[in-house]
Amino acid sequence: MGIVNVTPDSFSDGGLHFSLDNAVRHAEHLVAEGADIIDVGGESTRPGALAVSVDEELNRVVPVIEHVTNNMDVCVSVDSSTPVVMTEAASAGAGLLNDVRALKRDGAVSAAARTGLPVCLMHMQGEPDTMQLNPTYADLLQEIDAFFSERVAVCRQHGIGELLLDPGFGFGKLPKHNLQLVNQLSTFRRHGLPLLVGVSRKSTIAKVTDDLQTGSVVGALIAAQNGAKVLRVHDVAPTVAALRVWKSITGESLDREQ
Ligand code: 7PM
Repeated sequence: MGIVNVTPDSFSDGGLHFSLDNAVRHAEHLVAEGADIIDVGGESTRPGALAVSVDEELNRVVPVIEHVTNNMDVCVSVDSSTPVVMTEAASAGAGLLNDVRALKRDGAVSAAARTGLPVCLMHMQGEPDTMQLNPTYADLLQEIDAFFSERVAVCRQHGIGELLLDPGFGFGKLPKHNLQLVNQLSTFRRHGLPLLVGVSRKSTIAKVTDDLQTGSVVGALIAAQNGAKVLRVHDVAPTVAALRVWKSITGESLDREQ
């Protein structure tokens, strides 16, 4: 899963059109590098980031989703917690809903269910603006696991048929928590659902090494070895290279259906 952010940068005056153009070109680049999924996000979840209005989020992501689904043979996911964005993204051709708030916003579960799309449920302690202030866990794995059980049950009750689970690397967690959840990722296999992990260029990787790209690729590879089926990454080409070498050594297939 390659990451495409549609967030106009306030220091360039190219405006929204410039950002949409850039996002589409970046998506094309990631597909050429071997991405199977393009994750399009229009609302920054970074700690301290300014909230984006629903209209602004729609204006950012819908044209990119439309363009990518109409012109490329790739699944598009939308990185959003906003019910109307999920609905409009589905109409625009998205194939996956990726919600860092695990459908906890009002109306999100029913909006997601109405789309009929698969949903990635991510664990986060707190909210983006405050989640890194004092992340505390009595038992990290148990708490994430219990969260998954609760959210999966809610989604099933609403008839959502296909789910992925993501332990939320970087979301309300200290570096030791992030490292532990990758090391012990296989715990979460007991839900019998595909696991998605995103370590790419996050501050925990930056704490361990100055080489963010190599660090991110190794983190992604270890997540894959521990059971992740989808890797959310900025650097698709080197991640694909790492996966190919791993698979060639172990003799397993890289087929996305397995
Ligand atoms: C701080 C924290 C800054 C996170 C930036 C981010 C994930 C995601 C993002 C993830 C899923 C980033 C992220 N991260 N969706 N959206 N899993 N499912 O690095 O780990 O882009 S935003």
